[in-house]
Amino acid sequence: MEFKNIIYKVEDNIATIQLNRPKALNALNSGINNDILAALELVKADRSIRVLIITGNEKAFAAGADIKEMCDATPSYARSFCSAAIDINNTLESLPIPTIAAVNGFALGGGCELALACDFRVAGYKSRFGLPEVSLGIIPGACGTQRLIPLVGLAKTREVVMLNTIIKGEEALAIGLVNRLVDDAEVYDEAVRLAKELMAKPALALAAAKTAINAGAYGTIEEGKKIECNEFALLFDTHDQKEGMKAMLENREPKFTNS
Ligand code: DAK
Repeated sequence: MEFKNIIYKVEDNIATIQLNRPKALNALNSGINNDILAALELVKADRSIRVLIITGNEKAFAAGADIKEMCDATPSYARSFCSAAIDINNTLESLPIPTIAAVNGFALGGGCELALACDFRVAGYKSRFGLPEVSLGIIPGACGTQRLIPLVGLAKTREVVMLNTIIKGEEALAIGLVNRLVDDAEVYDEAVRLAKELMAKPALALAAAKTAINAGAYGTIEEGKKIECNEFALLFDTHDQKEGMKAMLENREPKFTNS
């Protein structure tokens, strides 16, 4: 499928959504949001895809929601525009495969929220993360405040949201906002390396781990504990649990079938 505002490809079981509005620093307008939503449907429908990478270009992952589109919006337009951003981020969070944001340059506002909704973030030294919405007279609306808290804690979240402090790559690594920091030219390749590491693991165990982690991060710990226990038990109905444990006992490499 051809898209106007993104480039979508699938290679070696890895899907990549590249945001592609370079002149606007990949600002997220309705057009690009709709393209991302449509691409996510393709990802959901293709069982061969094991990891999704979202990336931008060398100057920007995404500099936020499109301010030109939002500036004169009415509340009802804002609501429909907003629901697309929320849908995208919730879909990323609930996909049964790992997701990686490969971030060069600016990841601001809605762009930062998009990166936060991914399971992993790989960034370049020149990356810049921030939630500058308060300076525009609004607040983050695609769950940025909620996803930032479990990652970096309340004190840092208040700085980023209320003081609009911009976090540079090195600090982002230090505070746990990104998982890997590499030379700017290496960001996408590093994301692919990370994807391949993940693909060596059994897919059903990864999906269960994602469900349990997100339950604890965004729900109550009590709910998270129950969900973890349930996911744990269900995995004993899989080939890969038997194979993983037998391989360990037989001192050999496991042959996972993702079943
Ligand atoms: N929207 C629209 N256009 C943008 C943009 C944005 N967010 N960011 C950059 N651009 C455009 C610029 O207007 C410029 O366009 P032309 O003038 O060439 O036509 C072009 O991209 C290049 O930008 P600059 O010339 O400004 O480039 P610089 O390198 O000088 O500066 C910058 C880069 C990233 C520091 C600067 O562009 C900037 O401050 N951009 C705005 C960053 C920002 O405030 N982002 C947060 C936007 S608010 C919600 C969901 C989500 C949201 C809200 C609600 N709900 C579900 C409720 C999200 C809100 C936001 O993200």
